[in-house]
Amino acid sequence: MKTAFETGAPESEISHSWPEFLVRARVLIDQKLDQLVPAEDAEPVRVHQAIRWSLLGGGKRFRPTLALATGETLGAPCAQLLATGCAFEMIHTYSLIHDDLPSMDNDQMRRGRATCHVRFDEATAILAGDALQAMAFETIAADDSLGTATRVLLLGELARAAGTPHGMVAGQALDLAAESGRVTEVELPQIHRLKTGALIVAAARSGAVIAGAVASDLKAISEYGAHLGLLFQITDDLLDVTATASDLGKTPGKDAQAQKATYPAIYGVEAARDLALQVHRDAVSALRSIDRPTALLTAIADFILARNA
Ligand code: GRG
Repeated sequence: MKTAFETGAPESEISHSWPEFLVRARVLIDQKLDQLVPAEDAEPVRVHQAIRWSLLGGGKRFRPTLALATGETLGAPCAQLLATGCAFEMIHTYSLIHDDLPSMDNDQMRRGRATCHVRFDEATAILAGDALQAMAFETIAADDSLGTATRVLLLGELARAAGTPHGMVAGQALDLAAESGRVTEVELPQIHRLKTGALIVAAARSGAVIAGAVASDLKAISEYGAHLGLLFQITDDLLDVTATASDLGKTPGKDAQAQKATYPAIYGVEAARDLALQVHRDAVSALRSIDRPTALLTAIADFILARNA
């Protein structure tokens, strides 16, 4: 039987319990991703195998879960949120594949398994990333559960957040350039706002766009998303110092090794933890003006603050 979440039943029938939401969101996202990408035996087989290796092999599914949570909070049915959420996961996975390449971070392990270029080869990994990026836009463009105007808005949100000068590509370029020099306390949040934050903000906003949110709610969700993106980055930096490879599914200590500017490197671990607590409070405060239950969104902020992977 379909859950209320799947069928888009009235909000009163939908549990806003976070653990339950997290589990069912994960199942629905994984099923939808599996449907959206070509089968392993479809030509060109090697690229499709590489896509499935990287996309379906783990990961927290944070960005699609966030899109589902903001959408559900503001009254959108799950059936209208899933494809867009998956598009964000496709862009995110493409960025991880490309970030792991020898020309960028040169990583061997991701999501608890060999990185795409190690398992396949560099050319295949580049193509898999390129294809995932195109597939993300195709997924939204083809989502007939949404009106044309909504699709155009979502495509704009995703393109702006993924590209340059306002999105992830710009942030990655600034981050790579900064590796050879000192990054100031002013530059660090700007880099992360673009590299990590932009996609997280856009995922949060997209759920709200699908729900047809009023301008004040969209603004609140944007502010919440911006704080959440920063919180995500600070905890990511802290985990690089404190977590193990088996917790993370990737190699820890890489930031220090590359002498990267991170929150613990600039402020120290204790001050970075305090900053995370402050940013968490800011994220929760941003939700105050929304005249609906926002427990799910508070729970996401709690989850990011306490995460160990
Ligand atoms: C190649 C254009 C381009 C951009 C790369 C993703 C990225 C930008 C860099 C990865 C480096 C990094 C560790 C960034 C910090 C935040 C981040 C994106 C962490 C990984 O995301 P998670 O924790 O990963 O959501 P999972 O595997 O759980 O999906």
